Amino acid sequence: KEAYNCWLQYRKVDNDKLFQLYFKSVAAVSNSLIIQSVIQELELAFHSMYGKGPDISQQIHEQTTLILATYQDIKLADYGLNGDIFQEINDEGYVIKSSKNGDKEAILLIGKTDKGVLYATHHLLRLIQTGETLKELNILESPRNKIRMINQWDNMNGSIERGYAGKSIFYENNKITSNMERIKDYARLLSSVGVNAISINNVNVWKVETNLITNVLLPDVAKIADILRAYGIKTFLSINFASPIEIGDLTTADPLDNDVKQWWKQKVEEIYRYIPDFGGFVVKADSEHRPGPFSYNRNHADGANLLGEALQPFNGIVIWRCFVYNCMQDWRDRSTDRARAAYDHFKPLDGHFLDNVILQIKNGPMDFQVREPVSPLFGALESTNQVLEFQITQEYLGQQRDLCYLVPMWKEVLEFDTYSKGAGSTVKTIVDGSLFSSKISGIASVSNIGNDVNWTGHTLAQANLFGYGRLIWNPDLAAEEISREWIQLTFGNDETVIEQINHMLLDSWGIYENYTTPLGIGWMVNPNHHYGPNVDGYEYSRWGTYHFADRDGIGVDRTMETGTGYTGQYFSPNKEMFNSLDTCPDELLLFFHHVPYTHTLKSGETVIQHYYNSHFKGVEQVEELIARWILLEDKIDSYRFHNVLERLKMQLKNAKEWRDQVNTYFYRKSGIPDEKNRKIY
Ligand code: BDP
Repeated sequence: KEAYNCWLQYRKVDNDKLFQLYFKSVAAVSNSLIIQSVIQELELAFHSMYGKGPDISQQIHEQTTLILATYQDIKLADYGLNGDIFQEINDEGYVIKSSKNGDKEAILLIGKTDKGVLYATHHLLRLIQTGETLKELNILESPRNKIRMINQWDNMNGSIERGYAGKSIFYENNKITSNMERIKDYARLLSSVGVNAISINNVNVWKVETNLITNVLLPDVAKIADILRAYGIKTFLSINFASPIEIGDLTTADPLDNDVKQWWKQKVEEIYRYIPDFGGFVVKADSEHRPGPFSYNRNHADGANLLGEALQPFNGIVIWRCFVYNCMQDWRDRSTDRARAAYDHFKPLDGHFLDNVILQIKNGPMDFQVREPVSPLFGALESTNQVLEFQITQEYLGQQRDLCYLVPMWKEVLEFDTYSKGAGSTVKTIVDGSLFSSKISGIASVSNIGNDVNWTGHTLAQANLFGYGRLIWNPDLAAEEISREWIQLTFGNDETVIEQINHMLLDSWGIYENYTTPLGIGWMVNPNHHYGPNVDGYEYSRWGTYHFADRDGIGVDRTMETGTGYTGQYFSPNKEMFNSLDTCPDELLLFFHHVPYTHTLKSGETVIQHYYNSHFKGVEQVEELIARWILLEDKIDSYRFHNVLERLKMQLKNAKEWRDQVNTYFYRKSGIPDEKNRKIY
C-alpha cells in the first residue's frame, strides 16, 4: 500500500484540533467534473489523515471552514481578496488564503479555473502532510510552463519501450486495459504535481497502434480520456505518418497531396467526435525507420503543417519531434556527426511551421546520456513553438535498478544560458514561452512507470516522476527542496530519514556518472538494452555514437577548426567556450575534444587518472549509499525497505562491472598504470 500510494500517503495526522478548525466543513462553491475529483480526493485524504470526512456542501454557511471556488464564483471582497491578483496568474493558477468566514477562521482555495482549485487542493494537502503551519496562509501560484506533459512509450501488446517497472497500465494483449482504476490512480498522481497532458502510446507507432485512431479503438481511447479529463489532463496520441496508407486506402502519405490532406481532416473530425477536447498528435517521423515526409521529398514543415491544418479547427496541436538523425551512417565515414543532426534539419525551417505546431527537442543533441551539453537548437529557433523533452525513465541511467535522481540534471538544462538574445536567454525562458513570446510551449518527458506495485520499479525512482512535475511547474525550485518535500510526503517527517535519503538522492547522479562515463563521453553501454558496460558496444556501429578511443587518446573532436564543427551551432560565448580546450568545462571535455590520455584537466588530474579515480570512487560511493539506507531499516516499511535494498545491491554489482571493464579497457589501450596502484584486471 505504501509503495503504491507514492507521495499521496495521507499519513495519519494526530491533530483533531486542526480538523475541527479547518476541515470539518467544506464548501465546494463551484461545480464541475474536476471539482468532483477534488471532493473525492479530499474525502480520501481526510479519512486517511483524520479518520473522518468533512461535511461538504455547495453553499458557504456559518460553519464553513474550507472554501473551494473559482475566482468568479465567490465574492472575493467578502474574504479580503482583491480580484486583481487573478489577472497576475494564468488559467491554471490559484490563491490559497487564510481568511475569516464570519467570526470563524477559514481557508480559501481559489482557482482561476477549476484546474487551479485542483492544484490548490494538492498544495494544501502537501502542507498538511509535511507538517507546515496552516496559519496566515497567503499563497499565489501559477505554473510557469503551459504544456506539462508525459509521454508514455507503451505498446499495445503491453510492453513498454524503455520501461523498467513492469508492463503497461494502459494496454494488455493488444487491447486497451479494462483496469480503469489504475489509470485513475495514475491521473491522481500526475495531477497532484500539475501534469496536464499525456500521450498514451509509444512514439514508435507499430501496426496495432496505428489503429488507435480508427473507430475500432477510439471508443476505448475515449474512456481513458474521460478519466484523465476529470484530473485536468488532456489526451494525445502518437500517430504513424503513413496512416493514410496503413489504415486508409490511399497509396501515398505525401503531405502536399490533396487526398492526403482531406484524409487527415476527416480523421481528425472523427477523433474529436469521440474526444471533444482531444489534445493532438505526437509525431516521430523520418527517425529511426519511422515513415515521414522525406519519402516524398518534402520537409518536416510540410509534414507537420499537414497535421496542424487538420487539427486547427479543433484547437488541437501537433508535437513534432526533432529526434532526427541518420541511424544508418557508416561508422567508417566519420565526417558526419550525429550531434549536429537536429539543428541541421530544423534550424533552416524556423518560421515555417503553423502556429499550432510545436517542435519537441531532447535536452541534449544525442540521446539522454548521463551528461550532454544542452541542445543548440534551444535559442536557435526564434519563430517556432517548442517543447523540451526529458526522459524520466532511466534508459541510459541505470534503468531503475541503479539510483539516479534526475532533478539536478534537469535543473542544469533549464538554467543553461543559450545567449540567443544576449545574457539571460536561459532554456527555461525559452520553454516557458517568455523569451520569444511563443504561443505555446512547455516541457514533455518520457514516463518511468509501469504496472509494478510501486509504479517505478525502484521505489526511490518515484522521486523523479514527482520531481519532474514539481520542477516544470516552477523551474526555480531547488533540487533539494523538491527531494525533501518528496521524502516527507513519501516516508514521513523523521529527520534521519529525510537527511539520509536526501543525501542519497542528491549524490546519485554524480555517483552514476563516476562509475560509468565521466567527462561527457557517454555511451559505452551494451547495445540494444543499454544496461551495463560495453566500451566498444557502439564503436563500430551505424548509430553515430562513438568515443574514438585509441592508444593515445579519447574523445570526439567537435571543434570548428579540426572537428565536426558542432561547436559552431552555439551562440557566442558558448561557441568559443566549448570550442577551446582551455575553457571547455571538464565534465564535457570529451564530448567536444579528442585529447591524449595524459591531458591535464582543470582539476589537475590527467584524463586517464581521472577515469581510474572516478571509477574506483563511484563504487565506494555506492557502498556508502547502501550504508545510509541500512540505517533506515527500522524507520521504513519492510516492502519499500527491501525493494530499495535489493536494487542498491544490483547497483553495486553494476558499478563494479563498469569500474572493472572501463578501467581495464583504458589501461590496456593506453598502457598507463594507475598512480595509486589499485587493482586493474
Ligand atoms: C532512444 C531509445 C529508443 C526511442 C528513441 C526515441 O533508445 O527506444 O525510440 O530514443 O526517442 O533513446 O524516439
